[in-house]
Amino acid sequence: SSSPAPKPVSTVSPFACQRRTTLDNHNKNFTDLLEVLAENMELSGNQGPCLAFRRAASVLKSLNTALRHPEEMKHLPCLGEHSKAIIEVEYLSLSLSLYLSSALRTSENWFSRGLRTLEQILSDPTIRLNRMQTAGFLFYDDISRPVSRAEAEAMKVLVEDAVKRVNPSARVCITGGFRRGKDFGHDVDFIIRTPEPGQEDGLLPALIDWFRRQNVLLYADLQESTFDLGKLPSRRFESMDHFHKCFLIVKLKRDDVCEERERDEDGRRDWRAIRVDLVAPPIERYAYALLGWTGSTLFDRDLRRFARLERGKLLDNHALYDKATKAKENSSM
Ligand code: TTP
Ligand code: MN
Ligand code: MN
Ligand code: MN
Repeated sequence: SSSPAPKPVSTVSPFACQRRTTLDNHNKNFTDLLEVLAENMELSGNQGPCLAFRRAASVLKSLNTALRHPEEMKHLPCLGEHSKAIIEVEYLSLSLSLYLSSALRTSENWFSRGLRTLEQILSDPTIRLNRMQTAGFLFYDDISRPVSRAEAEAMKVLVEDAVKRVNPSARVCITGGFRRGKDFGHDVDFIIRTPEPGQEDGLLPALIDWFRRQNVLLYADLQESTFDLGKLPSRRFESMDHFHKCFLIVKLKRDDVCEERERDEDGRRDWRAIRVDLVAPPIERYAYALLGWTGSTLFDRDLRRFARLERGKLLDNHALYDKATKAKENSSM
């Protein structure tokens, strides 16, 4: 007997028991994301959204081809608004994977200007150091040394432990270069996910306080949220976001790092300083914040450009807006 012809997408049943069940998943990039979200929802007791994400993933798994365009979702059952938005963001990021690149670092900029030593940098009157850079110079040797993946993982344990004490239902995810698979970074970036709206308020000050009491905090620059739903999207196209965030320098104990290193570290202290960035977006903005904070900076910039020019959307770290709808809202004001 011959196998049945592949079903056109438009006849996908809303019932899982009526769909093909296969391990041959052509939409793993989307379904992985949806299932992580489903699991997070489950862990935080949100059964409704959890089921919705699982249903959406299940529908995508049943397709015998990869989704080629978000438009195709129109013909699929069981995809709620949230699932669709997430798939759309994932789609946009995938279609731009060629643009991955690192931005020029400030230090490289200084280097290209012929500044080779700390003394030269500090004595150059045209260079004004911000607070972070000033603090950075106190731990210059450490901060300028790349952070390894093993150190990033150890830092994650530290951050997770702190977050657990402040809010047991919160989850921590590494973002930035390490989320992109890099083996080294200049810092470690984390996004904190709180399951209920409003739980992000006060989280970072409490974390900073905890680090301080553990005697591992070397520097903290806290930026409270300037988030205002009513004002988004802003008229000017913005690349900065309005989330709660903080820029830290944290002590990492060498004994906490699971990696091989030279035995002889004569007279060196038993910790190193590491730059850590934390962001705590409200849950309804999490997907966009995660995308933005995963970077790279150039990738994000071109992602926004691509969204605007090729897809008629406005993308920022908070949401994805329809350009046309936005225009209508503005003109009615
Ligand atoms: P970085 O940590 O600066 O860069 P990186 O992790 O890609 O590279 P490195 O290994 O050198 O650390 O920034 C990570 C991402 O966070 C980057 O894409 C920009 C984004 N970001 C925001 O979206 N908003 C912000 O306010 C900040 C500070 C960063
Ligand atoms: Mn980083
Ligand atoms: Mn950086
Ligand atoms: Mn960073």
